Amino acid sequence: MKTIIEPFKIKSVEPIYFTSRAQRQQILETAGYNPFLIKAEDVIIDLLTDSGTSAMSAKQWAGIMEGDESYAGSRSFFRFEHTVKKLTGFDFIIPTHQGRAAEKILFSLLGGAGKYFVSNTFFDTTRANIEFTGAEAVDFLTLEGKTPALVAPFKGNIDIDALAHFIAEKGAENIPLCMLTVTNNSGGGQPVSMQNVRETSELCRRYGIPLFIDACRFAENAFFIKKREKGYENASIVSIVQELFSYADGCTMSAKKDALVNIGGFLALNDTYLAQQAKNMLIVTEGFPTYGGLAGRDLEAIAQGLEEVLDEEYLKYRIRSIEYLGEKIHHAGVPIMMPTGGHAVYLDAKAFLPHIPPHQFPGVALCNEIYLEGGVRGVEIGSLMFGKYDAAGRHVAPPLELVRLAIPRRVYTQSHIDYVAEVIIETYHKKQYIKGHKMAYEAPLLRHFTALLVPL
Ligand code: P71
Repeated sequence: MKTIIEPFKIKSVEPIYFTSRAQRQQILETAGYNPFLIKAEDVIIDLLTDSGTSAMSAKQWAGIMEGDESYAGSRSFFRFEHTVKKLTGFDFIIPTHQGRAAEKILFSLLGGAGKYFVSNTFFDTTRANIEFTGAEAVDFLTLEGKTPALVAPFKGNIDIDALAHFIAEKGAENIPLCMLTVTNNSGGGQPVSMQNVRETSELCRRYGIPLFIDACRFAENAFFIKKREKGYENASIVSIVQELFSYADGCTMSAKKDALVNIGGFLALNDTYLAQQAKNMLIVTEGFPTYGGLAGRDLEAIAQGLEEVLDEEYLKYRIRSIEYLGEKIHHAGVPIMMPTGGHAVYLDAKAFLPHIPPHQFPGVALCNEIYLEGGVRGVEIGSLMFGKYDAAGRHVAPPLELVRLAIPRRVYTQSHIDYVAEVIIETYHKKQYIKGHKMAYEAPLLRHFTALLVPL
């Protein structure tokens, strides 16, 4: 059969509340034109994020009941630890309440003024945790990764030559860690090839720089390797995952993505001394090392989710559901990041709204128009999330202005996605009437969460 169906049935449902265009106009105004500040109940299809929004399986809910809530030595921790070790091969597995808590611990221990952390692309929380220590976060995305319309199999790859130059220029002693984000969230959910991971690992080992994986979407990345990289056609997803981690010295993970849970994360690593320090910090900030910032039941659900996410039928449906939305709107002429990535369709706001300059936040303007049109909420990944000011107070734009439509795992059906496509295409037809925004309030760090804006 040609039709790829959702490989699950639905046993528990939640209502969607509908709003009129006039109501949404009012809601946007109240939210300061920042989609993060809209109440979820006022959203019809919520594509703000795929993080923590997964539908759990019956087995995960059963795990919630089975969770061992002992303070120390909980059985659920050992199941969690066993599962993570089997996948990653790392020696020390440290649970945290979500990804950024793992980042906070890792970068507090390794960071500081004068240090450089390098990556294909750091996600915003990771970058913030690095900059908070006084260190610098530097991205080395390949040129093809920065070209939205170009179709290439591994647009998440790090530029090895540029990285090698940077290491030679700054000195390995000033670079405490290299991180590969798989898939590359800020760059379109694009995968990183096994070859790129291997070569990065070789380069880092030559200089004694530890390589860590930001593993949020490791299973989606593995599926792309299987489908697109020579030599992996017949490999199992689990063997691809294990090989990928074997090139690294550790990872941070937000379990809210590919572990199919609503909360959780971990730090995993091989270095005994660093692990000891990390556990000491964990006790101060998160909790005892056999629960971190989580309940026993959460650890149980993560362990179960990490097994389910490796199912190839699931991954096939998952990647196809993103591609399906991408195809529909691309055929209608809507400019998107090509090819579609693992967890989201990214609209190219620069090409969609060429009349709005970066300092007027084309991505935010597009997000708000899409919400107005059909109650669909996306997120801007562009000048609001990553823009900076130079010494003269001028706006410095990031390379891409994107609107991400992230698809929660196992939550929406094909007709929901058809509706989203219709809303996007309708918005595209009205593009010339869309106006830029200006900032009314911004916080010093991670300003996109709380910024207030006004349309021009
Ligand atoms: C996403 C998120 C969650 C988010 C964060 C900030 C703004 C909007 C939404 C979180 C990630 C991620 C990567 C690659 C680390 C984290 C932090 N992503 N690395 O995409 O994508 O994990 O949220 O569990 O702390 O919507 P955490």
